Amino acid sequence: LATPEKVLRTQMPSYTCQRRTPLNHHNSTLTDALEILARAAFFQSSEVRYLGFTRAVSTLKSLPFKLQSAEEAKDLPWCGGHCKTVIQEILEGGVCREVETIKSNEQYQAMQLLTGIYGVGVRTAERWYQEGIRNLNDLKNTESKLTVEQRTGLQYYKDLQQPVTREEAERVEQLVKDALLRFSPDVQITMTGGFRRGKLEGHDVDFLITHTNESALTGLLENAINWLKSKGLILYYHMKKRKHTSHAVSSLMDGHETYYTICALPSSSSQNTDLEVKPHNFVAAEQMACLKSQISKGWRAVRVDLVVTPHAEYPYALLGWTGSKHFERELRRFSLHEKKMSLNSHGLYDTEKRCYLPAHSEEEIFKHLGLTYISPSDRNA
Ligand code: TTP
Ligand code: MN
Ligand code: MN
Ligand code: MN
Repeated sequence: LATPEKVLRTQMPSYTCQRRTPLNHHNSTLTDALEILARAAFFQSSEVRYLGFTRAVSTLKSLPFKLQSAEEAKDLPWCGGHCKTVIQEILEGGVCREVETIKSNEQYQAMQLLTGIYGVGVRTAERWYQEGIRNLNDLKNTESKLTVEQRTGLQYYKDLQQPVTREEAERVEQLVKDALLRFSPDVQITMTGGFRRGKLEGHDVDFLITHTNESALTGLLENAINWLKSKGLILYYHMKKRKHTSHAVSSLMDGHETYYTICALPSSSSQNTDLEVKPHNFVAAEQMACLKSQISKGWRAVRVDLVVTPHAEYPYALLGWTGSKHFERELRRFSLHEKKMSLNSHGLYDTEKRCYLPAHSEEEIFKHLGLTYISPSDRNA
């Protein structure tokens, strides 16, 4: 007899973009463990294993109930083989030995710490590890080898490690809006990334900027950044001009930019009193020290990504910058393999009909792809 759970298990579609992945789900013990295996594979630059574990994680996040046995896992996409063994160990004994071994592994711990620095990727962290670098102090003694970005990452390490709350993200939004509206009153600014998916905190705040009149976008972000800089609100930034792609829906805007910044977010007035009134809350000692230092200096560093997009590409940019990263990866894989269409954050190209498919909304893009619309809060793959 097929229970409703069994039906759901056996009918779960294989691509992440074909199903809903809410923020809160029922299998975090399993996904926490598999995410560690995925990260370890990522640190070893083992793309295939990384993707395998990541797909299993995303399947379990979509499952609308708690998995009871490894036997049930065999019906689920991407949960066989190695993943099934891990699932079985955890469901039967509470822990997986392989995961525990990785967690206590010196190289894994160092890679975790070093790749946590802004501007440091796996390859750099790996090289540093081989050179004997294990912690931030080791790094400070070799400062000459660091790029400007990495030095900045190290300088604001504590602040950037501290998650950005939604309240802080909203205050960043206010700053960004103030700066942009000064130069263009009709500019549209949308918070994207994890916060658009309903996350309560994030590692940064992402914004997408557009205007119905494309020429109004020229130099706009640069002007806004310079204004913020003059107010001491920008600690660091680097800009990436968009490379020329054959994918341009809009011919005018080949140079639209992305600014990766670190902002100095002024403390809110309520923040002071909060700590004064309840100094004995459950914040860990170190985090408390970090908060206190921010209050005494009057600001905290926050990573902010700003992307400009021409209006015609806005739905594609919105879809592309809302994430999650795995959801995006799966959307592109689905487009190419199942629909022979090439998707990116500028447009959708039908390789058989040899044409671009314009869209006025995210819903329309899903329609082009023959997919049921998935709302941002269900893209937490
Ligand atoms: P992130 O800001 O890296 O991730 P996030 O917002 O989902 O999570 P967090 O709360 O930790 O910040 O990226 C957001 C989306 O932007 C992601 O789906 C991929 C997209 N993106 C690009 O398209 N190009 C880029 O260069 C980067 C960094 C992100
Ligand atoms: Mn983000
Ligand atoms: Mn980002
Ligand atoms: Mn574009």
